[in-house]
Amino acid sequence: MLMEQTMRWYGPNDPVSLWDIRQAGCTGVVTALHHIAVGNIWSVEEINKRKQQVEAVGMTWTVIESLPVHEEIKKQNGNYKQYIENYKQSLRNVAACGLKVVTYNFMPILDWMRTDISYTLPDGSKALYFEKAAFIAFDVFLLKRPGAEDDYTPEEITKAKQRLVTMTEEEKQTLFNNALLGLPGSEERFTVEQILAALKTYEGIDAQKLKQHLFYFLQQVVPVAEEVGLKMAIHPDDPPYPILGLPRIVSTEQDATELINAAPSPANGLCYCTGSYGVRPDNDLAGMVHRLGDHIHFIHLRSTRRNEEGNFYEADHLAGDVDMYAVVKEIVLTMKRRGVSIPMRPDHGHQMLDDLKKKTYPGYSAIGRLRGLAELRGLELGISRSL
Ligand code: DNO
Repeated sequence: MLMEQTMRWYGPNDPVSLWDIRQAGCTGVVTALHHIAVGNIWSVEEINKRKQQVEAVGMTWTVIESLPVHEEIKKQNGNYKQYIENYKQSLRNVAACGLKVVTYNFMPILDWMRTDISYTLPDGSKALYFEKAAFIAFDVFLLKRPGAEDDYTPEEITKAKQRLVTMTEEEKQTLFNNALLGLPGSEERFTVEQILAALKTYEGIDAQKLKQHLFYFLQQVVPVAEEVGLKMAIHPDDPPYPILGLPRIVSTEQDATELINAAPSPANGLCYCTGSYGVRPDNDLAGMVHRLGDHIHFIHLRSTRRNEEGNFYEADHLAGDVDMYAVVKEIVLTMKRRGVSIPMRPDHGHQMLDDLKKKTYPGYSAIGRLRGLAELRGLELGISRSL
């Protein structure tokens, strides 16, 4: 039994077509209704429309990524109770349309964050990059977030200052644009005023409180997911530590275990993203699959290469710091034990070859992901045949 191979598709506006995805060897598609505002109910009609688009190309809509969680649920203010009810209704609707896995995350305000979305590697391809000194320079000197200096050591601030003076005005603008990129699948960015105002709304919400809010949300929605036969899969924080003073609470094995235990159910599970968890050297990636395998409902395979400064770039899928052989081996063993095929997608890919001339969603060009998928597919087949 092999993992079900999928790729993310951002919908009809995605420059990578469904046919491209099929030709990459995928049988499944991972997509979301990005045009529905966060918090609103996904209607059966809209879900079916998307489903039919995918099926018309001979694939299935395997995983929803993401059914986003409204900020008021994360903060437990305003209309959060109504938004939880809406979420439950969306779950019922997606289940009624035959979908099985729902990915979401609980990162406050922002989703993934990089300082550079076109970092040139020695072979000329481009990758996503997180550079700590640039990020701190952005936070402390460009965004001027109140209290930002207190989050860093004096050495880090000195390095950030040194980094700032090397930046041209254009580079500063690019850094702003990259760091304030809106939710995946949207072209929108936060303005400085918007992000500072949004950050202020998290005052008083520390990691412990945010965890309570996540657990409450799970206790509300997981029983509904279980009842309608859905699996929930929470995506970890990326990067897996607090940023801009915001707590991040799905970064380690301990976090994952706690959230599973907060609402015990086969429906309460993980989107296991090796690229996100793998940025922390203290996460034992293969061991996590071994121990948490029963709760993994969706897999993102990606590798990063970090250095001692805390910078990391997205490496080739079989290179970088993730021991992909060990991870995939554990996945193969887990699927065998559980008797299920878990859907996976190659997460991100380098912008390379013809894609260097095209505009695609950062990390989601076709050829780099095709390369990643092809390598991972071969790795898995080899492991599975040799066991
Ligand atoms: C990045 C993605 C994440 C992920 C969400 C899930 O490329 O892996 O944006 O889709 O965090 O909710």
